[in-house]
Amino acid sequence: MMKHAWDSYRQYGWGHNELKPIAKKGHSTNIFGNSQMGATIVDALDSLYIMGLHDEFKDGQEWIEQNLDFSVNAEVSVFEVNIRFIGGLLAAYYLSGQEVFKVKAVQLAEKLLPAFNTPTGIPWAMVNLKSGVGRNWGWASAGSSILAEFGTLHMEFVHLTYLTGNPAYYQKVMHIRKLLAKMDRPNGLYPNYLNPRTGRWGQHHTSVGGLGDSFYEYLLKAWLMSDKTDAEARKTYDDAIEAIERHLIRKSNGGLTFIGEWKNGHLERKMGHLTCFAGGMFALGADGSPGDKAGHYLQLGAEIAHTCHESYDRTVLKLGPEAFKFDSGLEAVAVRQNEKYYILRPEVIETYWYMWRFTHDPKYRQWGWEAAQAIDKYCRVSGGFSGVKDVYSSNPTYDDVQQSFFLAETLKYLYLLFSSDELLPLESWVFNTEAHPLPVLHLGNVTLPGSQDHR
Ligand code: DMJ
Repeated sequence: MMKHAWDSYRQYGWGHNELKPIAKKGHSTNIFGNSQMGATIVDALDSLYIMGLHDEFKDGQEWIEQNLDFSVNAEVSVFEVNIRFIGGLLAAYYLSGQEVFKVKAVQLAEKLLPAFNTPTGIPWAMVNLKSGVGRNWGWASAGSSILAEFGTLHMEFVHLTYLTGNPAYYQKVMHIRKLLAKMDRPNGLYPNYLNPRTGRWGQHHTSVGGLGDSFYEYLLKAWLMSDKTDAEARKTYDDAIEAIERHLIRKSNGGLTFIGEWKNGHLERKMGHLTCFAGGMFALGADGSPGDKAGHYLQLGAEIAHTCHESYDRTVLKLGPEAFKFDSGLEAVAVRQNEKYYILRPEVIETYWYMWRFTHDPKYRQWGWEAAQAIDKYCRVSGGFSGVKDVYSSNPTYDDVQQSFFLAETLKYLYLLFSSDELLPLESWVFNTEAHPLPVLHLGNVTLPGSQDHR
């Protein structure tokens, strides 16, 4: 599947950000601005390396050496560019040892720094790589920045300071952490929106899916990547998860555990495909949780994995919808037409993989295999892999996009699910939110430059 996805992109979309596998041409979205930055190449590199596809890896490396240039007049998403490009380049560097990836990651990071020039130091969502001018998404509540965006920079930025000795990256992310720590949280929950001019929360909407998700993930992973020395990050994670469990996690009448969304004092009994990553997160965070609750969190991870598997199993294609409800007799099924699509997302398979690593229960490989077969049957076309618009229709139409995260995440997690635990052991590697593995930093007594002074 990786060969088909890569070869198709190589043939029809080379150098473009993504591929349109039906039209057989390049594709891009506003997260990459109007650039042609080869997002699929950068995002796929470490997967190619891990899978032993070394000729393809070399091809990608050559393109990067010769063509990847960040002095372009393009307004890009700071979050997306960080997790896909900086994360992808750093992982390629750590795995292969090739300097070019480190050099490119640092060049790009320099271009993102102007996004932090706001009255509060909370970065803009978007930045123009040439002019350095930043702004926020027009749709975000009251000009706000998004929790999952400004809260998903820590791993990559700490590695950048570690590799370059430049304190700026570390200081930027630690400043965000300090600022959040000082703020009141309604019911202990973090709203998804924060205004970077005023430092005030926007709409009180809390989610473990889109807009919130990887903020929580990076609190846990900040602790893991520090060789479990960053106690502040662990405590912040534990407190956040406790509030989430109290206010957002419920059991349906049919006995399925789900994570809903909090909107202005009301629990919406709806879960997104994106939220399904949390099963893996709970399992990953079980060891080290306070009050000897490791067993509880592993169990919670297993329950979320089960619910998300049900969301796949209750469809015609055996692929999960974008969002599903637990309301009025409905359980784990999408209701609205615009929630029935599957765009090659990884989160459910990601959770299967973490659960497999922690339990070795063969059902997780079984479920992963079901998903792989369904993707191969319904999403494979002659020009690559496409998302589908309705997982409840036996005759689905294609969305004609091969997302870069399909190669970075979905296929990587599947590959790891059927590999030995010796391949990228979780004691030594921490995966960023785009599935790019970065090594645990054993800093011992070494102090990162700038760690005494956060701004
Ligand atoms: C990926 O880019 C990352 O996993 C991100 O954290 C959330 N969404 C997509 C995949 O669905």
